[in-house]
Order: sequence, then structure tokens, then C-alpha cells
Amino acid sequence: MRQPLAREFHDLLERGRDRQLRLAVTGLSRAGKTAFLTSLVHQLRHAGLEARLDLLPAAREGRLLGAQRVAQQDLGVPRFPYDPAMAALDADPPRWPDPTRGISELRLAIRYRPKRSGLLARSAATLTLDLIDYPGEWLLDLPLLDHDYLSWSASRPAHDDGEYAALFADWRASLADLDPAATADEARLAEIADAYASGLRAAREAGFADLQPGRFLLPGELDGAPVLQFFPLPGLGEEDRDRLKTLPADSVYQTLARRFDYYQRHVVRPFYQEHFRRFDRQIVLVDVLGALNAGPDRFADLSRALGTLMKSFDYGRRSLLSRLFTPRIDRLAIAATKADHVTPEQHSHLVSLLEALLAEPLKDLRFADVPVNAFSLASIRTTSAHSVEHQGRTTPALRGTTLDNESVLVFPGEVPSRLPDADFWARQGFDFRAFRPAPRGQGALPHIRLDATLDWLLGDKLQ
Ligand SMILES: Nc1nc2c(ncn2[C@@H]2O[C@H](COP(=O)(O)OP(=O)(O)OP(=O)(O)O)[C@@H](O)[C@H]2O)c(=O)[nH]1
Ligand SMILES: [Mg+2]
Repeated sequence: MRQPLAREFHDLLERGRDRQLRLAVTGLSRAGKTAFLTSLVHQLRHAGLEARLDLLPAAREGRLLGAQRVAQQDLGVPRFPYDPAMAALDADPPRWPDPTRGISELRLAIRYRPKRSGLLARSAATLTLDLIDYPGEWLLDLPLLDHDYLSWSASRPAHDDGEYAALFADWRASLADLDPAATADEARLAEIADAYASGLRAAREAGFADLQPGRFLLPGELDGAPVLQFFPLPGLGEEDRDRLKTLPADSVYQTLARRFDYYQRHVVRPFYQEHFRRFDRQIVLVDVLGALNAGPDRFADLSRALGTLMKSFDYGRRSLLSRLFTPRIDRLAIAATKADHVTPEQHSHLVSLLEALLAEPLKDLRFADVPVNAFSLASIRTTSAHSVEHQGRTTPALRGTTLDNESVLVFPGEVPSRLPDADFWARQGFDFRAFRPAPRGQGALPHIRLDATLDWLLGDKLQ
């Protein structure tokens, strides 16, 4: 045991040093990243006032004094659009914040009173919290670093069956009699790459998530650059390697291979090196209910995409991630968002379902000794829970306002606690409507378990 005086001294040192934490938020498109970060910043800024954060001990104990935005460190990264998001939520009628693309960040200085009693009990401390929002699609590109162009090309689905076939029909047609050995025609390659990117976008619109290369969907400042003008060549495999190697540098094959290398070196790697490697904590948001609502194809696809995405958190010594980078994330949360879409007694099912969906990656994480916890939450609660009497039975229900301003009372359906089987899909009766946020008046944004999630992500730093 440390002597009391030694402990005081240790505390003094700890507090003299400015504490810092980089917390990253990710998830696939529309998973709820912007809503989560907006609500998080809002709750911390209103801590000690209107915010309800009972599951965050520092807040419950009255030790959380508040938070202020301060200038961020990375001047090259856009600022997280907190003000526009709040302006949308405070509009009349309230609106959801606009979709975002790319990475953004925001720095908060959190003032709190440390817990330990003694000499310093009354002096406040500061935690500098960097919040980073980035698209989960970017993580889908990690496996691409384990490939060269030929093996990557062979690993991609041919996109010629099922729902994919229709989405990629133009691309397949544009490939017709493209000879890998022929001299590359820049304009034609650009056209085919365009058709491929349109296919990926259409697939995403249709709700598919297992899409590579991820940056084709969110090109940001790379839009139109040749680095994004490549695509897989269906039908080529390892057996063609020797023949392809001897092709001239200006052949179709060699041109595409060079662009693929460039993409790896200048797009995928820099994200991991400059950003990902520096995150301390991470939360991965998943719209489980949205996928459940959309049917078996979408749900299976989400499961595949998450399997790929979670490889970026596989710290096993032999994992691709550990071999290439030295990440330092020491705590991870996974959360099913938009829990206000189902009645409260379904929330535990939602967590079980999320855990079932991520069973494999969770196993790897636990094996690699990365602490991880699963949650269900609503960053911005839009409904209230009720019960209705119907034919002598009491059933739970939700009241909310639809995007068309109509007030409705619904029972949205049951969430399976295990991966849904054919039977579930056959009788599934989800009445899953999008609700708009409620006017908040003078109060803080209502939420479900955002405080519990915050406690897991940063509670230990507020002790
Ligand atoms: N009911 C409810 N809906 C939510 C909640 N969070 C997000 N949504 C819905 O999900 C949509 C997407 O949320 P965003 O926060 O914009 O998601 P995102 O991950 O930032 O999306 P992109 O920026 O497009 O990648 C919102 O427009 C809302 O319709 C929530 O807590 N409750
Ligand atoms: Mg967003």
C-alpha cells in the first residue's frame, strides 16, 4: 500500500500533468455518428445543469463541472460541425443533422473535481478530450493492405449474381472485351472506374455495406483523381500471375496495378499512420435495427462488413493490424444505436443481438485482452414509452412524431436476441418508422444510456 503522503504527491503529479484522451467514433454510413457526437458534446457542456447523466459517476456525484470547446491540435482536420448540428435540432420543427463525409474533430476541455479526498480534494482538474468522427467505410480497406492488385482483384465478388448483378450491370457491360494486355486507354479506364464507383454507390444506397475500396464511396478531395480510377478484373487468378508480370508498363493490367499500389500507399496507410494509430479509445456504432428492418440480405451484408471493419481492432500479435502498425487503443465500446425505435423491454435483446452479430471479432478482441463492452443506446431519444390496453391485454408501445409531423403510437416489434433465422424473417413484423427529434425547449437533449457508454469510455479518467 502506498503511504498517504506518497499518494498525495502522486495525485499532485497526476493533476499537474494535463490529462489527455483521444476518443474516436466510427460506424458505417448513417449508423448515427453525428448524432452521437453532437449529443455527447451537448451533454458534457450541460453537465451539472440540465443534462441527465446519472450513470456517469462523476456527474452523479456532482464532480463534473462542465466542458468547453477549445482550439483543436490538428489544423489540417476539419472541425466537427457541432453548431450546424445543434441548429438543425433546435429548428422549428427540429431536423436531424445533415450527413457528413470524411474525418472531423473537436477538442473539449472537461473540468471535474477528482474523487480522492485529502489535500487537493477541492481543486479542479482538466481532462482534454479530443473527439474524432470518421467513416467506418475507411476501415473496410484494411484487408486491402494484405493484397497486391492481382490477389485483391481475385478476392472481390464477381458481382454477377443476386441483387448485386443489377447494381453492377453497367460496370460489367463496360468491361466487355477489355484486354488486360492491351495498351491502356486513360479515358476508357476512367469510364469503367466510374461505372464501378457508381455500382458501389448504388449498392450502398440499396443498403449494402461490404464494399471496397471504401474511399470510392467517400472520395472527399480525391474525387476524380486517377488514384481512384481502378477496379477489379474479374476472371483473373493466381494462375495468370507469371503471364501478367511480363506485360508492358503501359498495359491495362500494369496501369491498374500501379494505381492500386498508389491507393494503398497514399490513401489507406496514411489514415492508419496519421490518425488511427493515435486513438486511445474507440466506439463503433451499429445500426442493427435499420438492418433488421431491411431484411435478410442487408442483415447478412452488415454482418460481413462488420467482420471486416472489426479487423482494425484485432490486436492479436499476428494480425495484419499489429504487423503493419502499432495501435494503442486500450478500450473499445460497440453500441447498437437508435434504441428509442423499440420499446424498453427489447433493449437487452438488442445488446444480445449486437453481440451475436459481432461474436467472432469479440472473441478475437477478448483473446487479445482488449477490454470491450456492448451497449444499446439512443444518442437523441425521439420517443416515449407507454403501454396500451388491447382486448384485455397490456402491451408496450412507443409514442413519437414521424418525419411528416404526425404523432403516432406504435408497437414496433420484437428484436430477436440471437441471429435471426428463416423463421424470423418469415414472420417479422417490424413497424419501423423514422421519427423526428422532439423540440427540447430549455432542457438538454434526451438520450438513452449515453451516460453509461460515456462512463465506460472515459469514466476512469474522471476519477
Ligand atoms: N430515433 C433515432 N434516430 C437516430 C438517432 N441517431 C441517429 N438517428 C437517425 O439516423 C440518421 C443518421 O444519423 P447520423 O448521426 O447522421 O449518422 P452518421 O453515422 O453520422 O451518418 P453519415 O454522416 O451519413 O455517415 C439520422 O438522420 C436519424 O434519422 C437516435 O438516437 N434516435
Ligand atoms: Mg455523420
